[in-house]
Amino acid sequence: MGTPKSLGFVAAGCLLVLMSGAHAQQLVDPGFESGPILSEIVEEFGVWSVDGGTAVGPTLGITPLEGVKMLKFQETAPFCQRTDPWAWGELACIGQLIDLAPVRDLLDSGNARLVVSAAFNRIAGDAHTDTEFLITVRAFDRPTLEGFRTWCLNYRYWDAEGQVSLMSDDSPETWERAEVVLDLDLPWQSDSTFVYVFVRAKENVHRDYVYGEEFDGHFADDVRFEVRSVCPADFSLDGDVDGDDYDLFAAKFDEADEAADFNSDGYVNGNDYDEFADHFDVGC
Ligand SMILES: [Ca+2]
Ligand SMILES: [Ca+2]
Ligand SMILES: [Ca+2]
Ligand SMILES: [Ca+2]
Repeated sequence: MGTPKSLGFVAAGCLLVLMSGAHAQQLVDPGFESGPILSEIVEEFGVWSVDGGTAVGPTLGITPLEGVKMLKFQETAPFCQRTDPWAWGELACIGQLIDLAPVRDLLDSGNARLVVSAAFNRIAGDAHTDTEFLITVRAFDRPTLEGFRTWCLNYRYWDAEGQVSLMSDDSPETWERAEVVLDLDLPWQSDSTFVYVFVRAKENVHRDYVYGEEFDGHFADDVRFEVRSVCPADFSLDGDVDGDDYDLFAAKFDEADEAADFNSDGYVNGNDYDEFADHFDVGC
């Protein structure tokens, strides 16, 4: 306990990082299509929870970005305060715990990079309508989730944190994406065992005090969580670049598998091969 925390590199914007090696999508129900959104803190991977919310279809002139449902933020209490003492009554938090065991080798190499993004939207509203959304990702080094829920101090000590704030526009037509990039490259960060990914809405304009009526129409959808290697040619995600990466890429390329779309332009062709080869020559 008492491990230091640090703020990772944070970036916001609408562009996705173009070049990457293989990656793992480990969020469950990233588009709020099927699972529950609980109003409690759970000691379980893959469940949206904390302050609760509702999965809704098109409403208030806003259409889900992905699938047929989206998250509607509900209220700012009571649980977010336990993750952030200063958040009392101000932030609505919906979070999911993600196990990092599948990428242990990559973490141990010190070359792991987390890329987290989500799309947000809201109604136009009026002078009292809040405008701010956030994405927060925190990495913890606890061996298991046991006790994580009941011993609330555990939430306040993390090995690494990345956060970005998005000030939304007032057009219900547009979804805006915010993205956080967090490298787990310091020795104590390499010990991380799981991460907590939060999407949040903030009462940054006007504080309402009636729970359930704090947000006029604030939504999130299509949350993305990827573990990448900081080395683009590390196709096997083990933290270094060697013949295994080349063989894996070549096999996917021969199959025209979308995993070989190295430059993420939607096609698998010679450009992908050339760009992979360039990064392979550079190494890690
Ligand atoms: Ca959706
Ligand atoms: Ca908008
Ligand atoms: Ca590799
Ligand atoms: Ca391509």
